[in-house]
Amino acid sequence: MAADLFQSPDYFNVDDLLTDEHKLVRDTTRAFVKKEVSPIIEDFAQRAEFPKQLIKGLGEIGAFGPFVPQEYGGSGLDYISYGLMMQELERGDSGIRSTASVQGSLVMFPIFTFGSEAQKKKYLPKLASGEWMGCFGLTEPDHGSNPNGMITNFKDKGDHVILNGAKMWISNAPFADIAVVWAKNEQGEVHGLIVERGMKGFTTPETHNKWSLRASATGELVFDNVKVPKENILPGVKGLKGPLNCLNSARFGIAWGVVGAAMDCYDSALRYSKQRIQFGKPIAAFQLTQKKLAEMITEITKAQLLCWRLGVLRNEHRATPQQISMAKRNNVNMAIQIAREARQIHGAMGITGEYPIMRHSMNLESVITYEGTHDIHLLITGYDVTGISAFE
Ligand code: TGC
Ligand code: FAD
Repeated sequence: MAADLFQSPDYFNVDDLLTDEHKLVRDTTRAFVKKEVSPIIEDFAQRAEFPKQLIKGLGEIGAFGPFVPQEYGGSGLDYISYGLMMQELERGDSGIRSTASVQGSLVMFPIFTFGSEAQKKKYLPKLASGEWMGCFGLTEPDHGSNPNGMITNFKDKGDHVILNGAKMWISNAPFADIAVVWAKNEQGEVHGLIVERGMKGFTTPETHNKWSLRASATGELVFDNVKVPKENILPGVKGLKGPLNCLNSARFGIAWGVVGAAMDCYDSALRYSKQRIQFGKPIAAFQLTQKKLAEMITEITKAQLLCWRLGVLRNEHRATPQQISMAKRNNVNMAIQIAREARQIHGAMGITGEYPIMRHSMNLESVITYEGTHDIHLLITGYDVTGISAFE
């Protein structure tokens, strides 16, 4: 990939809404991405490999669970800081943001929110530093949008339980040290279990041949009579609201993250359009190109403001799951459209690895599906405004 010349657009001076701490967190993450991610990411994506060497640095800049208090190894930052970090990481690549989202929102968040004191002390500091990596198992081969139908289950055997079943499409699975797994007990209630690599009968085969999120490792979680100590069950929640609460945190991060991918596409298209000469003029001089660029920056600005307001609400514990759904859906769709338009502006060069466009575009096809599909989030909004569930 060509040198990273990214300059962040800020058409409505959103920076004025940020504190000095927010800007420091954002700028630190941005510098990390420029130095560590941009130079290598195209190569790793082309080879469909997760750049494991980034884990230590991600831990050092506090990208894993920044909202977790310092006593458990986190940074005790607010949700706007978390959002800005996700924005900057996804500016680099959705796969890198995915790794951080899963670790923070889907592994550390449930342990912090629903875990025992012993579980928090055992796992959180090592997860915050990146010494241990985690993954989150909710989706099954036959239960994606409808996780309540899950068949992964555990049976009580005194001081331990026996876990059986399989999870699919799990980010970080191939290298994770632990998995937060959602499974039903004999009464059909959903519980969270911390399954550790090395437990007999637990395997994590990698999923190959992805055209999207190629720099993120995806795999299955297979449980064949796995003996899990009862002390590994999260005591603080039962029912589907457990995993769905974690998704609120991760979907919030995605709503911010994809703004970064969209900014990168816009920034690259703007620069390219001023340099590329056709018919004796830069293509930026043509009205059709200007329409594309003007619409892109308008949509990015709207998405930034939506994120900022959502961040304020989440900091005040007032953001509803439905507001988070709306922001995730709107912003991912916005980013996909911008990636497509940016691809057009780059002409043939847009399909190459010289520019980040095609990689972002393909990545966003996963982002629009995971953490609740585009249509599921629409139905969540539909339910909220009508009071009638389309799922029943
Ligand atoms: P429903 O009957 O509506 O709700 C069951 C219980 O959960 C509560 N609830 C929530 N609680 C917290 N946050 C939310 N967002 C919640 N939504 C619902 C609800 O109040 C109820 O509580 P209670 O106390 O009455 O039991 O559930 P449903 O079965 O009708 O399903 C609703 C639906 C379809 C919206 C939900 O299942 C859904 O969101 N499906 C999408 C599945 C999904 O998003 N999967 C994501 C898997 S993880 C992933 O993709 C990681 S990608 C990682 C990366 O790489 O970044
Ligand atoms: P399905 O649920 O089969 O949906 C197929 C289509 O049907 C979609 O368009 C959907 O919108 C539509 N549909 C379904 N139900 C309805 C309805 N009621 N009304 C209208 N339309 C409907 N999961 C995890 O648990 N952990 C992870 O770490 C994780 N990482 C992922 C990483 C990647 C790269 C990908 C691609 C997925 C990941 N997932 C993960 C899984 C992801 O959450 C699911 O793919 C997603 O929830 C959708 O499930 P599905 O693929 O089974 O699609």
